[in-house]
Amino acid sequence: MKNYTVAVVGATGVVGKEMISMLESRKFPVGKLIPLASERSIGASITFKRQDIDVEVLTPESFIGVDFALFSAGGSVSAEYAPIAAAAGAVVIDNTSHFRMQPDVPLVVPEVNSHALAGHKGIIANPNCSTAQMVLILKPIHDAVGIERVIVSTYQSVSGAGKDAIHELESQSRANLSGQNYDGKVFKSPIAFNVIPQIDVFLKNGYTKEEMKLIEETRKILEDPSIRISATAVRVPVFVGHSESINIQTRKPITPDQVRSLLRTAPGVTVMDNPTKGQYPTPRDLAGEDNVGVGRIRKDLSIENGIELWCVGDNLRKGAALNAVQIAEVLIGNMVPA
Ligand code: 25A
Ligand code: L14
Repeated sequence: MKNYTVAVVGATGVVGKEMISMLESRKFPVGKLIPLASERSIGASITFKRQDIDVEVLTPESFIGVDFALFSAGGSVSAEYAPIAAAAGAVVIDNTSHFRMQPDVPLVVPEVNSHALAGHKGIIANPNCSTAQMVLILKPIHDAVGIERVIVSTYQSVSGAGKDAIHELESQSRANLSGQNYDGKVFKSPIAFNVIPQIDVFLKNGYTKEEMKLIEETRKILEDPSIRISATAVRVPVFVGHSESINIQTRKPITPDQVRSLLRTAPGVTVMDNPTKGQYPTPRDLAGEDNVGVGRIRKDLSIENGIELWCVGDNLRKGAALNAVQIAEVLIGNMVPA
C-alpha cells in the first residue's frame, strides 16, 4: 500500500492536534508527517505514533513532496499558503472559511456529497463545524421528503474559537468562583456563567458571519439553493461539543417515527431519543465521539409539515479534524463515497 506525506498547518492548535490524532487512530497511511505552525511554535514538538516530531515554521517551501496538506491556522494563513501548496502538487484540505463558497472549490462532507470531489483543482474545503453536523441530519430527510425551510439555533462550545478561548473559559470560571473579576480577550462578553449571541463578526444584514456560513454552506452541500434557512449562532460555556436546535419544514409530510428510522441508518449519525428515560444527546456525551447524536425528534405542533429535533456533535471531530481526514480517505479510496 502507498504511503503519503502529510503536512498539517496549524499543528499546535486544537484542531491541528486533533487532525494528527485522527491520522494516527484511523491508521491513515502516513509515510511522513510534517507539522507546521508559526514562529511562535519554534521548539515545540508533537507526538505521532509514539515519535516526537519537531514543529517546523510554515514557509512557501514547506510543501515540496507533500501529498496532502491539512490546513487549520485561520483564514489568512490559508489564503496565502493553500494556493502555494496546491501549486506544489499537494491536495489541500482547508478547515477555514476562506475558500468554501468559491464555485470551483468542492465543499465536502463525505457521507453527504463526496461525489463533489471529482475534478477538484487541488483545494477542497471542509465546512463550518455547525454546518457539518447539521447536513448529516438534513440530507436523508431532504432525499426522502424535500426540505422547504430550516430554522436552526446553535449552542457552540468555546473550543471552536481555539486554545486561547478554552483557556479563557477555564480561567474566568475559576476566577469568578473565587469571587474575582477576570477580563477576557477572546470573547466580547464574559463567557463564564453566561451565553453570548454572537459568533464571528456582524454583517450589514444583521446576521453574523457564522450564521450566514451555516445558511450558504448548507445550500451548497445539499446542492439546493431553494431551501430557505435562518440561523442564530450562540456561544455557550461548554469546552467541546456544539449543540443545535433544528426546526425543519418539509415539502411532503413525514412523521417523527419515519424521521427516527431514516436517521437510524444515516451514516455518521446515532439516534439517542428516549426522553422519558432521560436519553438525548448532550455535549458531554458526544465530546470525543465520531458520530453526531440526534434526539428530541418530535412533530412541530405549529405548522403542517414540521419536525423539531436536537443534535450534538464534537466540533473538533466531525466539525473539523475527522471530516478533513475522511475527505483524504475518500481520495485514496479508503472510505466508501456517498
Ligand atoms: O484567523 P481566524 O480565521 O480568525 O482563526 C482563528 C483561530 O481559529 C482556529 C485556530 O485555532 C485559529 O487560530 N481555527 C481555525 N479553523 C478552525 C476550525 N475549523 C479553528 N478552530 C476550529 N475549527 P487555534 O488557536 O487553536 O490554532 C492556532 C494554530 O494556528 C497556528 N497559526 C496561527 N497563525 C499561524 C499559524 N501557523 C502558521 N502560520 C501562521 N501565521 C498556530 O500556531 C496554532 O497551531 P502558533 O505557533 O501561532 O501558536 C502556537 C503557540 O503560540 C501561542 N500563541 C498563539 N497565539 C498567540 C500566541 N502567543 C502570543 N501571541 C499570540 N497571538 C500558543 O499559545 C502556542 O503556544
Ligand atoms: O468557520 O468560533 O470554521 O466556534 C469554526 C469555529 C468559525 C468560528 C469556521 C467558532 C470557524 C467557529
